[in-house]
Amino acid sequence: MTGDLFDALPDAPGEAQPLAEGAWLFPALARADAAALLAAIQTVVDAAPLRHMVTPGGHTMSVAMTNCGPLGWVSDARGYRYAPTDPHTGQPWPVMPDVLRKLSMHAAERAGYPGYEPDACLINRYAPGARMSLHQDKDERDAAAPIVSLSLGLPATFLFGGMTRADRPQRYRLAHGDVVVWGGPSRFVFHGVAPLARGHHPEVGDHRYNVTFRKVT
Ligand code: MD3
Ligand code: FE
Repeated sequence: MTGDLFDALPDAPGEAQPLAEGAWLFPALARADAAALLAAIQTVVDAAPLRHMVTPGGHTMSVAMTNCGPLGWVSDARGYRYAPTDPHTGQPWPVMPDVLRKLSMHAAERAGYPGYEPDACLINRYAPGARMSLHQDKDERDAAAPIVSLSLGLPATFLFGGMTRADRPQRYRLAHGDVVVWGGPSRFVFHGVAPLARGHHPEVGDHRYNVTFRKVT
């Protein structure tokens, strides 16, 4: 059905695994819905193209990004912020597709956060070599709400550190269909993604997508 490499991975979702206090990994939770999730991502990308944002420090990010939902994460010379419109098109971000929003609500509920209603959804696309350096996500005003992340396509090494940048990060593999809910004390840890190894995923191609759902306001 799929390529040799990926036949070795479980097709059915496994047990939830605790990664840290408040953080739960749901292996392959989204794998059965991957085709619908990828189609939804493509509708967003068609309306709000992926782009390489510039950091306030003047570096162009290696990860290509877009957003859907009421608010979108943007970075430029003025800083990081959530904005209701896409600076590229001047239009509101595309509506968050139901299949994406419902997946995030389901995963949050299973992790012990019922009633999750994300108002921002950031779509990251990694090409081989793309990475994300250690950072904290702290531009969201609602610190009680978790961040939910969905990984699709090529696997990545996720770096999960501590409360300071100096804490040596643990490494986790995030694969196609994996969903992680980061809440409680895990919400503000430093984290990042190691440079993506090249490869080919039978459903997604030569990229990794990561979709994060956030409750900003
Ligand atoms: C842990 N994205 O978009 S997703 C990001 O794979 C981001 O693209 C990574 O970090 C990616 O900000 C990691 C998992 C993730 C997202 C947010 C977190 C883990 C987190 C916030 C707090 C703690
Ligand atoms: Fe992050």
